Amino acid sequence: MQVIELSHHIGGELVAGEAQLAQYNPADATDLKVAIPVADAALVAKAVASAEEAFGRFRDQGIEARSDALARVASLINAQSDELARLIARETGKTLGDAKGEVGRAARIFSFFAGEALRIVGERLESTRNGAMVEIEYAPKGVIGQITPWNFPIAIPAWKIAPALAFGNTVVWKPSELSSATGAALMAIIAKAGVMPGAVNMVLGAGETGAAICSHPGVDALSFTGSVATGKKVRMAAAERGVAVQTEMGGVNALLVLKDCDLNSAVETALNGAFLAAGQRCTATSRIIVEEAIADAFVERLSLRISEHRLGDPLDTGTHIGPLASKGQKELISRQSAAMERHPGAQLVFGGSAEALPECFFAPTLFDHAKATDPIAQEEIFGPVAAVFRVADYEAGLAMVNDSRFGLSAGLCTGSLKYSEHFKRYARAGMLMINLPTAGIDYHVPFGGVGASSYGAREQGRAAKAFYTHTRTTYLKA
Ligand code: UN1
Repeated sequence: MQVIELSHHIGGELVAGEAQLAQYNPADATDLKVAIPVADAALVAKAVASAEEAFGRFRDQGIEARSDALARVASLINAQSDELARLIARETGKTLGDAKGEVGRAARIFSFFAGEALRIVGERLESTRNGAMVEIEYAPKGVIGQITPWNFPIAIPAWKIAPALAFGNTVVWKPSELSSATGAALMAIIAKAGVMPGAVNMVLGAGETGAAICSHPGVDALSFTGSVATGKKVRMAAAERGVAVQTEMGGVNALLVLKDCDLNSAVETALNGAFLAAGQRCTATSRIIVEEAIADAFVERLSLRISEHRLGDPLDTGTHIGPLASKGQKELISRQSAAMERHPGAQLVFGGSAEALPECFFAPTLFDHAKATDPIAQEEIFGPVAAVFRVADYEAGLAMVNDSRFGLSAGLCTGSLKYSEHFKRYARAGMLMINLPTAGIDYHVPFGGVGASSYGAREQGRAAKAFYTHTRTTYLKA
């Protein structure tokens, strides 16, 4: 078994610590163990001090130096793409193909923000007082605390770290304890690319380390992606100290399939959204809402297509679906699926918790005839579990899409302009997908939801500027 011993990364130095947490290859625990030290509040304070100390100097390096550094990170990610993808597959169970795609996306995000660093456009207006001028500038906020999840172990850190640096901020970052080796690999690339030491500091650990970042008075803004429960704690900590916060959390995303759709492509859309990446995407489809007239044919075809998908070793290129990320996730998803299986009404058509699979594998699981009162209608299941809800028509389907406290991504499969226009207007979600899966988003446009899914300014694309800068208004008279 390979053992990777990790260290924190503060002010350009590796800081060792006693390993207190471990992550194993979820497809084969005998293959890889990642040994993780845990940063306590004192070590987090050192990381914040390093980021504070680097802040002014980093900003004053200027936009071209920042842009060049981000571009170098992008090329190094590309140069190491095979080895990064293998590490992601072994550490988190993501299939090699998905992992490669994610690594490429992370590189593109760094390239995108290398460009954005050169385009921090301000405004200059005449003052209402004759002879005076007003300038509006977008200045860095300072030290940004970032907490990232394991399901996109390099792309989500990329879409938080790259804009933070592009706009001149410095960072204290904690990757998930389930993807810390990937985090450390990205950190090594950031250092090798010559990003100023102290501009990005990585502390490892779990909830307490995250809490120490959130409550540290030197942190000027908090960006979090993860669970609903932790997101709330991050917001409370930010409110307590009065700093900016953005939290990206879950979804119980719905795909509404109308009878006028192209059935085969709607099935592929549902399959991709619900089961690829083992359903471990906050944008994954868990509610597939189908017009009754085509529901039998849809469920039959979807079941067939699921059966054609191979569950297996993420490193094997023939594998479509890998394991869940950890034993803990498997227990959670099994419990949630079992609750659905026991629930009167909904029928299990595929998979389920009774299938005893090795390691962290969980079978793709599909229910039919689910009702609005079933657990899966309201609670996020972060795994390959989805349910078909049958509805009489578009109106009933739209009402069901909107019957959720979440609102991240909502999809519609239809051939009708009338329904897609109506859906765009009335579906309650931050991201709408017409004839596309609810999951799988672009990096150059805003990302985020409404309701319990997201809080604060949007991430990604040009929208990232709103979170990573503050607006400064200067009055000038010669
Ligand atoms: C995607 O659907 O491509 O944690 C990205 C997540 C989201 C990212 C989804 N923040 O799953």
